[in-house]
Amino acid sequence: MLELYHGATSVCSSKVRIGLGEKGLDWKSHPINLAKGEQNTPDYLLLNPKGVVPTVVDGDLVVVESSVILEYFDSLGTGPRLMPEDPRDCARARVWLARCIDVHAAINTMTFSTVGRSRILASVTPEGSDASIQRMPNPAARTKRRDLLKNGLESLYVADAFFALRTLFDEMQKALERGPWLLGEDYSLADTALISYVDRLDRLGFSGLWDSRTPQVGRWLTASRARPSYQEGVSDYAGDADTDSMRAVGAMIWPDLQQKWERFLSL
Ligand SMILES: N[C@@H](CCC(=O)N[C@@H](CS)C(=O)NCC(=O)O)C(=O)O
Repeated sequence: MLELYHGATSVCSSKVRIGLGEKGLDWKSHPINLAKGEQNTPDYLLLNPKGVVPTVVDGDLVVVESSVILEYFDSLGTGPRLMPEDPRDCARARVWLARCIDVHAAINTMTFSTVGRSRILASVTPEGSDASIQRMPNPAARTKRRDLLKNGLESLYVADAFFALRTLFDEMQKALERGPWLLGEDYSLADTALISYVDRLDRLGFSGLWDSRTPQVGRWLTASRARPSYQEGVSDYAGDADTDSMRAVGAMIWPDLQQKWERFLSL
C-alpha cells in the first residue's frame, strides 16, 4: 500500500492528498508535525534528505517532490486518468507541474513573511526560532527563513514571489478564459497540482491578489473546492478556527501587502 509522510496543513501535502482523493487510492498515513521539527529527524531524512514533506513510499520505492508524486499516482492505473493522452495537452499539463517549484517558493515566502512570521514572533523566542531553523538541513532554506522572519514584507524574496505569482495568475487567467479548468473542458493533473497553493493564499486572507485583476482564479478556486477531493485532502486537515485566525492576522497585514503588490504591478 502507498504510504504518505505528510504535514496536516502543508500545501504540498494537501496537494498530494487531493491527488489521492481524485484517484481513489488507498493509503497509509504517517503524519509529520512540522512545528515540532519531525521532518528533520534522522530517520525521516533518510527518506527525504531536504527535510520536507511530502514523501511517498511504495514498497522499496521512495518518491519525493509533490508534482512527481502526483504523476506517479496517475500512472498506477486506478481511477480516472488525470494526465491527458494528447501529447500537446500532456506538455501543457507538465508545464503547469513544473511551475509548481516557483509557485511553492512564492507561497512559502508569502506565508513566512506575513502570518507565519507574526505567529512565530509571538510564540517562539528568538533563540528557539533560530535553533529550529538551524535544524533545517538545506542551507538555502535556512537563509531564506531567517531573512523572511527578520524582514517580513521588506525581504528581497518578496519581489521574487510577486513575480512568480503575477506570472501564475496571468497564465491562469488566460487558460481559464478558454474553459472551466486549466487545460479546458476537463479537470486534469494541472488543476490537482495548483489548488492547494491558491487555497493557502486565500486562507491567509490575500485573495485581493487576484480578485479584480485575474478573477478567473477565484472562480476556479471555488469550483475546485466543490470537489470531494478538496474535502478529503484539505478541509479535513485545516481547522476552521486556524483559518479564521490566519485570516484575522492576514487582514492586518493586507493593506501593506496590497500597496507593495500594486507598486510591483505598476513597474
Ligand atoms: N518542492 C517540494 C517542496 C516541499 C516543501 O518545501 N514542503 C514544505 C511544506 S509545504 C516543508 O516540508 N517544509 C519543511 C520546513 O519548513 O521545515 C515539493 O513540492 O514536494
